[in-house]
Amino acid sequence: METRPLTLTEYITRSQQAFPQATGAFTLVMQGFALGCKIISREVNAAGLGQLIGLTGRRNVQGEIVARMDEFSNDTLVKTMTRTGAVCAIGSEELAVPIRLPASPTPGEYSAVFDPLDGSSNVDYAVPVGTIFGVYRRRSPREQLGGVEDLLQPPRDLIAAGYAVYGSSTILVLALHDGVHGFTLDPSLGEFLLSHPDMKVPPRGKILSVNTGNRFLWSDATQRAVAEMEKPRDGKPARTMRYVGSLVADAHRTLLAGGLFLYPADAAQPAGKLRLLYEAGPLAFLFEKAGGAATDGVRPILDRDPKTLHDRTPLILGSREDVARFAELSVEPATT
Ligand code: AFP
Repeated sequence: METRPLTLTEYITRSQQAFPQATGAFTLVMQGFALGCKIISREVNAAGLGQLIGLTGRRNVQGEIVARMDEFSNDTLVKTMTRTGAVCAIGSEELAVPIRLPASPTPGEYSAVFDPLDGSSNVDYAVPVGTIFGVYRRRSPREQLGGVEDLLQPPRDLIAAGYAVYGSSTILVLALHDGVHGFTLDPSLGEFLLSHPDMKVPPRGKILSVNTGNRFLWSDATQRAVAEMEKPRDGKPARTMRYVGSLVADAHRTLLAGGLFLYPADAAQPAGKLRLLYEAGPLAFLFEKAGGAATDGVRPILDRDPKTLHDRTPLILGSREDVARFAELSVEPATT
């Protein structure tokens, strides 16, 4: 009798068998992400020993200082995605413009978006960081180079999304056609093993995760809504606060424990801080698939239509009831 958990490769191969017309290209993309995340995990775990802590001295397209580990992680994922031969375009936090891949030798049927190392400013302090990614179906003609139209799609059209957290263990969480599943890296085997099948976000939770250092930059409505979520006036129990400062780690805890993660718009960042295409979008897809919710405060993140690769958005992510309650509380009063 088989007692060991399924490996990620076994899981994806079995899933592919549910689609007799499948070519195997999607499996290659998923395996590419898994390999890339394993390589990044290895380097993050040894970051203090090598040359990969600290900054490169460069700024990315968004003006942020690029950490050495950002550059390494981006190069790793670009290489693994390109080598699948199944991808026609790549968009990344670290790329000013997309990588467009040729139709030869094989036209890639998919496009890939990713934040290669989310929370990278935490690497130097051994705080958990991660990778976030999403996969779309190609839209451009197959005989051409892939293009930006393959990437700028609403998150609702994602066909898969996932993230890896490089923390006390390395876990890869995937939203696939049949639900959300978590795979923990067994370092002795070098394999991801199915550890969290069919993950569901609890309908409500006790934790609130937000950088309250920004409180004085928030609108009055946001300040009031956060205060009410922290300690409801109707006598419901007060919430407890947790904030890592790596979106992927805060999101992973929220997926497992329930509650609310917030990064609202503020006076310094009126469009929000987080990126729609490769941070909020894939996480929204994954949370909704797991029974949770994600909104920008006005509409579901899944319905947003990215106009550029690096669009930003406010993000309210978590348990369905908690997200709905915050959205209700934070509505700006109508001006007369
Ligand atoms: P870095 O990649 O520069 O560390 O930024 C991380 C991040 O984009 C996201 O992972 C966090 O949720 C968010 O920023 C934290 O931002 P604050 O430091 O403003 O709270």
